[in-house]
Amino acid sequence: MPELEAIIFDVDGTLADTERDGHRVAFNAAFADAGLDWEWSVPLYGELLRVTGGKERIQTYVAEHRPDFAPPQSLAGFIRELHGRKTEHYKRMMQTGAIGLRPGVMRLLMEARDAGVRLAIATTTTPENVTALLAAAPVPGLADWFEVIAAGDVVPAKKPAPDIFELALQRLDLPAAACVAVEDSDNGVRSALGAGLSALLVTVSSYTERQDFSGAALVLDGLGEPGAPPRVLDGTCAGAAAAVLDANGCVDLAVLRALHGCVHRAAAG
Ligand code: XBP
Ligand code: MG
Repeated sequence: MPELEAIIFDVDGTLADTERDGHRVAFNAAFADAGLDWEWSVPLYGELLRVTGGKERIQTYVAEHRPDFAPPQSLAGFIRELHGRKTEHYKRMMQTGAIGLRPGVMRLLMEARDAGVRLAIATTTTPENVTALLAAAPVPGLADWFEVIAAGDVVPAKKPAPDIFELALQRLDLPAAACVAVEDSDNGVRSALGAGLSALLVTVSSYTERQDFSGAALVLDGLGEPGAPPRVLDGTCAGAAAAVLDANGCVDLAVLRALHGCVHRAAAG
């Protein structure tokens, strides 16, 4: 039976609920800077989130909603510059502490670190966005707690492709069976499962609660905090993990170990 040695976290939607009030607002600010009359409303952004990666998302928006747009240079170059502006806006917003970590995240990170469980990140977002978010957290130097930060364009294909989780595993030098992954979206679930990370916890976020998380070991509405337990929504190991969750009241390391054990006992038949 493999030991739980590392936890690999997604960022957007998982460590923090950044999409609606963070990324979306930063995209709109960049559009305004460029003199474009593009405005991504909350529902439109929800639709566009099926495309991972900001540059890819802008490209899809242009193709579907602005087919007659004539960029002043190559479309790829224009999108790259526009996206650069978006990243600057996003980082500034994070620096002001606009969006904090989700409830339970800091508690779980501290417990894992104290127990010697290694921490990693696998995300589609631009690396600078991750460091800006973590730099604004209440614990100084939080980014350094993560031994591996696999982010953005470093892989050929973004989620739902498995590449970014595979890269995180490679950098950790661990097999998937030694890890638990934490995600919030259907694209993230497909990516993690594709990399063999079957011990997969989903904490749904504001945009993802109605998505399909088939194959995830446990689906919750959050990590919860003592006195404020999360709601169990689904999962192949929901029964096994829910007993520990009921006893401990929120997602802690014992819940992750129960989930990891359940998945690997089932795999061993
Ligand atoms: C995050 C994303 C990213 C962000 C924007 O997905 O899809 O595209 O929305 O980041 P995940 P950039 O949570 O699955 O990693 O604009 O920096 O690409
Ligand atoms: Mg996410």
